[in-house]
Order: sequence, then structure tokens, then C-alpha cells
Amino acid sequence: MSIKNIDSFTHTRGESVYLDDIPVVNGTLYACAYGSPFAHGKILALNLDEALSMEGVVRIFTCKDIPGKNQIGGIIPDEPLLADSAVHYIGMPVALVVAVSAELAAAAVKKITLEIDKLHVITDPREAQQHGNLIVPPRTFRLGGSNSAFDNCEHVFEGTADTNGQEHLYIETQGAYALPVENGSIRVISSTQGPTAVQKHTAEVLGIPMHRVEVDTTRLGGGFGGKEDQATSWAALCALACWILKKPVKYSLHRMEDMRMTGKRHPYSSDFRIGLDKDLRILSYEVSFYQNAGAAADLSPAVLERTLFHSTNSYHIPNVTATAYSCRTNLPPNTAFRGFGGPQGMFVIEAAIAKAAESLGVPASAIQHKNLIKSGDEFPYGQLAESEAHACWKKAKSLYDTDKICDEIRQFNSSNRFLKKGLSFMPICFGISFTKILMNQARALVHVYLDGSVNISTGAVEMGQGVNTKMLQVAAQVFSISPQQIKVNSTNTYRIANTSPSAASATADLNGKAVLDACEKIRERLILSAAEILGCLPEAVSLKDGQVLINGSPSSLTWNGLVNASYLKRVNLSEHGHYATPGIHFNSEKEKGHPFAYHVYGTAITVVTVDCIRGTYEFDAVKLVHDFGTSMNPLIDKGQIEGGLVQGIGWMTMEEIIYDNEGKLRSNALSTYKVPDIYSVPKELDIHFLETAKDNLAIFRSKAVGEPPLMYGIGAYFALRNAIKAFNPNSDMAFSAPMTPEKVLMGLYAHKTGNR
Ligand code: LUZ
Ligand code: MOS
Repeated sequence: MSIKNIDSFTHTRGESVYLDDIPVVNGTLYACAYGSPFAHGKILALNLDEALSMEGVVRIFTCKDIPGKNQIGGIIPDEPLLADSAVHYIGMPVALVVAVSAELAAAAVKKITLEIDKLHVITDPREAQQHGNLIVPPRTFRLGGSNSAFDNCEHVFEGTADTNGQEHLYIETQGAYALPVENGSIRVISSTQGPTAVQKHTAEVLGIPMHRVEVDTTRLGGGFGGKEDQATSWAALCALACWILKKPVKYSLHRMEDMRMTGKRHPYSSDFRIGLDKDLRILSYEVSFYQNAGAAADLSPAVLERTLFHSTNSYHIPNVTATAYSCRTNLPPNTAFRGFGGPQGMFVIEAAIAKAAESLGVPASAIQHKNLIKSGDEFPYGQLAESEAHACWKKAKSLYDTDKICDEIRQFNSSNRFLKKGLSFMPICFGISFTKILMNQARALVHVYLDGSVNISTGAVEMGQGVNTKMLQVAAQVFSISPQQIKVNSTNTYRIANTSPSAASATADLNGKAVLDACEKIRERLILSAAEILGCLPEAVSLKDGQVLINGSPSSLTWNGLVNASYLKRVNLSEHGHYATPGIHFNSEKEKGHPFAYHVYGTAITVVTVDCIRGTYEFDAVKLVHDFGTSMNPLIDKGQIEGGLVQGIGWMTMEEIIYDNEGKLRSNALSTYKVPDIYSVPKELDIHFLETAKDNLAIFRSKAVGEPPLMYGIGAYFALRNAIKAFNPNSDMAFSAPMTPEKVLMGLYAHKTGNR
């Protein structure tokens, strides 16, 4: 059964409710944060008087007003909600103005000034590492013994590969609305992927127990990881003001504030060394990752870990040493972003393979294909693969006839002087589960009302990915009733406790399995009840399309009739389901274990045409084969592939975040930060579902689809590189993403000799 996204109707009519659509209560005040104008320094003075004297300003809060802990660090307590003695990045919240309107609050913020004793500003992760400014000690994943293995290699290549950050650019900016509730409680409406994180930190900041903080989230206008951890500060700030003023307080960030004050995808700079034998088998790989964490830990240590997990992408390499440094710099704390460090790690191995291929004069695909991971091969972290890498590659090669495409490209390139095409293969492999084992749990609350209608609550946050539709599908399938009879609620910490954030591509799996658990328990009770009513054995009873069947034939009972009759018999029609992913474990001392429930595989073929006079380019086609397991909703899953792919292409080709040496964001608006639009979408986009009937731990065997497709975008970078090489074989471009048209142009004419 597949249904349309249940939000599509209200989205189309503009009726879906986001934070800014919630009717505000009379007397609501508006907050605006004053962010540090300096990237690093000791605070000498904070001048609030002029702002305080402005019309409509109610109060200005600083760290001194916080009744509980001035701390919102998720993994490490290194991040104050409001700066106390020092500032560590431009935009770091120092004070919170509360006024009668959002405009007056913003105007008052402009009158605040800060005096500091300036300290050295670091924006480069390698410089931070040299100064010993690390968020956590470095970590190393090892397989085999890579140092000695290099001695046996026929070919050894080394190099550097850099990827830039990425602005989340969720359509709905960060924001929250806090309302006072009786008996020292508070209700916080938050645009967050992690309602429990908001609840926990709000409680700590206010110095009250979590049970007094209700966090409610209807849906987000996009998250992409940016609201996994970083929705917390805005919610906690509103809560602080609300708590002290006993008035509702709302804060919805301006786009430029959001871009300036929040963290992004982590930029990485990395060194690699790759060794191959004469048959192009990769024997050895060594890599050092320098992660630009920004000024506080946020999720950086977890992101760093996922970089290590994905450092060999979908390849089996017998000898690996991968080391990662989380480097503290004076930028806004970087955070989760679709892929969570995985894409950064995968870019480096692809760069290493490209380097080897270019040096040896073979296509990269020859090396990629030779080294694809097989079932039973060991990942550097000890888990054995159940691989679909070869299946995806093989299918892509035959389905799309890549040999023919390559021939056509060769012909095109030899008959065109100033237009060149390039092709790349991009295999992906992404591990599904939070790498922190304890986070792999979820709960769901299912009520069947006496009229037969069903109401579901889970810890899943709907952010456009269609998770609510999938939750509804689970209940509809177990009860075998029409989707119209089921309603999915907002995500609320009073209904569902201790939620993991909606992240790691695992939301549908974890929460869906909790819904499954709850629904199956209710169904079991209803079947016993039906057997009693109908005077037959429970084994003979089943539910089908709103009917109760006996031995497969309709009985006199409908679903609604059964529910109502069971209610009259005092059968429990509610259940709280729980799920914890079985079989996963990880030992972080040995850096070995079985951290992932399963992996998702795929292969994308990207073809690009470069205008070799202008440096501009267009993607002719992306054709891919993706391992869906057995998709429970092909329409939604296809949408995730399309969105993820284009977001990945944006990261790899045009989205360029620029901070100057003072730590000031120069790409601070959509006029200076280019994101993909409809014209950047490949002209042809072919998605083939590799459906496998194999058992797996996904909900209804429908593999997680949120993050993996982003990494197909890496193929865009290497297709461009190949097109440039077709024009100028001497080009020796650095491996540095994004490949903007400016860089393409430079690459086209770098060391160019002759006049082809
Ligand atoms: N968030 C997280 C994630 O806390 N842990 C993870 O492993 C993860 N992976 C992907 C995206 N978000
Ligand atoms: Mo995410 S990067 O799964 O919030």
C-alpha cells in the first residue's frame, strides 16, 4: 500500500501550520537576540542602556538572569546559552531583547554595543589543530596494518581534499514560542527535530524538572539536521523570557540572522594516501580528517565519528588507518547536516581514487568497481557487510548502458572544441542507526476511539520527509483500515517521552516499529475479543479492509463494530509501543562493533556538459540505482532521492560559504550564497528501485532513504572534473569542493598548453 503524502493537500492550499501560522495569544511579546559582532575576545562591557530606553522594549536578558544552568551543550557542556565572560564567534548570543513587537525588538538590538579585549581568531581547522584546540581527543579507526601494506603496493598516491560547509536553508527559519502554564510549568512550541533536547535544556536553563516543560512540534518547514541540536537555543531563550516575565514570548529568526548565527555542515580539510596493486586493487588507505567544528562541540564529535565510519564509502580496503580531529575554531558551532559527516569522508576516498585513476590513466570506475564491498567483507569498524554494492553497480551499468554513454561522450568530446562532457560513477554506502547506540529507541502512543477512528502519536517530527504518512501507513496496514480513519498528532513531549531527534535517516524505522508494536498489541486484543463475540477460535479471525473475517470470509462484524463492542466489554483500546534496535553495539575503545542495523547502497551515473569558454555547466543526466529494500511508499521515497541528490549537487558545485579572516560570514544572504533551483536539476533524472526481498531491520523492509541520496551529489564533482580533463588533460586542480563555475574556469585553463 502506498499513499500520497498526507500533508500534500494542506501544503498545496497553504493551510499547513508552521510556527509562524500559530495564532498568537493576546499579550505575546517578541524576542530578538543580540549576537556578538566579534569572533573572539573577553567581554569588557555590554552596553544595554540605549536599547533599554527604546519604545516598546520590555526587558533585556543576559546570562545573569538565568535561574538554572547557563548551558546548552548536547554532547559536551561547552556552550553557554548566553555569553558570560567571553565571546567565541560572530553571532554568539550575548543578550536577548524582549519587546512588544518583533520589529521593535530587532531595532533595539541594533543599539546594543559590546566592548571586548580581542583574542586571536582562528577560522582554519588545521591551524586550530596545530594550536591543540581540539573539541575531543582524535580518534583512529584501523583495519589491517596500513603502514606496512603500502610497501606491497605497486602504486601509491597522496594528496589533499577539502569540502566546504553548507547552509541548511530550511524554508522555515529557526524559531520558538513559549507560553506560561499554571503551577510553574511552561509550554514551548518549537521548530525542532529534537523536542526532547529542547525540553531537557529548557528545564536545565530554568532550573525545573523536565515534567514541567511541554514541547510541541506540529511540523517543520525543513530541518536537514540544522534543527537537530540548534533549535534548542531559540526555544530556551523564549522560555527564559517567558518564565521570568510570565508572558508568552515568541522568536522567529530573520533569514539573515539565521544564516549568521547558526552552524552549518562542517567544512573538512583532509590528507590521504592510497596504495594499489597492479590489478587496481586498493590495498591500503590512510586518511587524516580535520573537521572545522566551530566554537563549541554541538554534535561535532558524533559527526566526526560518522566521517570515520564512512571513510571507505562502499569499498572494501583491507588496510585502513583513518584519523579524525575535531578542531575548535571561531565560527558558529557547525552541526548535523544530511549525511552527518559521512559525505565529507566519502568525498576524500573518491578524491583518492580519482587521483590514482588520473595518474594511472585509467577511468576511476575501473578502480571503483574493482574494490566494491562484498557481503562478508569487513568495514574498518568491524561490522561485516551485507552488500548490495555490486547489485546496484551492475544494474546501473546494464540498465543505462553506460558503455554506450561513454562512447557517445568520447565522440562528443572529439567533435566539440569548446563543449566537453564528463561522466562519473558514484557508488554510495550509508549505515543506518544513530552511531550512539542508546539513541536507537522510540515510542508510540496509539488510541483506538470507540467509533473506530485511530489517533497516533510518536517521537517522529514531520519536516517534509513524509514520516507522518509512513506512521499512518503502519497503523492502516496492521488494522487493515482506511487511512481516512487514522490521524497523526503533533510531536509532543507530554505524549511521548525521551525521544531521539528525528535524524540519522532512522526516524521512520524507529518510530514506525514502535507504532507497529502498539498496533499489534491492540490488534491481538481485538482479535481475542472478536473470537469471543463470534464464538470461534482467535486463529480463525483476521482483519481485512475494515471487516472482521473468519477463516478468510466476512463475518457479521466490521472494524467499527468490533471496536465499539470491545469498548463495551472494557477491552483496552490504547497502547504505548516501544522499540529498540536489536543487535547493535559498539566498543569505542577498540573502535569495533556492529553499529548499524543495516546499510543502504546505490550507484549513480552523472553526465555533465561544460561550456569551456565560460566555465558554466549543465547536468545532462543523473541515472541511479538505489537500494530501497522494499519501499513502503515509492512516491515519498522517490521525492527523498530527488531532493537529496539536488541538495548534494548544490553542496558539491555551487554552495560556497565564505567567512573572512575575522570570522565574519560574507555569504550571508541568498544574493551571495547560491543554492540549486529548478534550473540546476539534471535535465534527465532516472531513479531505478533496486528492490530486494531480503530481510532487514527496516520498517516493513523499506530501507531508510533520508540521507543516503545526498551522497550521489558527490558524483557531480567528479563528472565536472572529468569534463575539465577532457578539455585540458594537464589541469591539476586541487580536490576542493564546491566546484563553482569560477573554479571550473580556472581548471580549464590551468597549465594549458597548445591550442586544441
Ligand atoms: N545524529 C546523531 C545523526 O545524533 N547521530 C547520528 O549518528 C546521526 N547520523 C546521521 C544524522 N544525524
Ligand atoms: Mo540529521 S543530519 O539526520 O538531522
